[in-house]
Amino acid sequence: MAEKTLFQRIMDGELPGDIVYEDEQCVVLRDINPQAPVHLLIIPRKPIPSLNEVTEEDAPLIGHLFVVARQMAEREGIARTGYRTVFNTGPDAQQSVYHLHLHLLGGRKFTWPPG
Ligand code: DGP
Repeated sequence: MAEKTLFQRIMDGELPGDIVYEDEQCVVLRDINPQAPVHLLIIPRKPIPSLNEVTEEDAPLIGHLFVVARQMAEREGIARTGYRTVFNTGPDAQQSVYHLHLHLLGGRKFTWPPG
């Protein structure tokens, strides 16, 4: 069997994690190294390594991650001021955990283009 990802181990309760929301399809954690006052990770239970492996079959799941991101933005009080949702994919984008996760960042002004 393939080795469990870090996020899989947190979801399975084998490692600690600040879980703020969960449902049948995903879990939401506070990032351990926050890059903004609000920095959440929306993680599908399905261990898809990255956006590169997403298929048409995953389309409803990916849509669900964004609906949850919107709900979390409202809950965290950043819906009106604004926020970013980011999938880092691969080495050039500095992806470090190969279990798909949507970053939700807010609570400060961001610059564009991103670094
Ligand atoms: P990325 O670089 O896009 O693969 O993002 C991985 C994120 O995961 C990064 O922002 C830091 C976060 N992270 C790494 N280890 C842990 C952990 O053990 N717990 C939590 N909550 N977040 C973690």
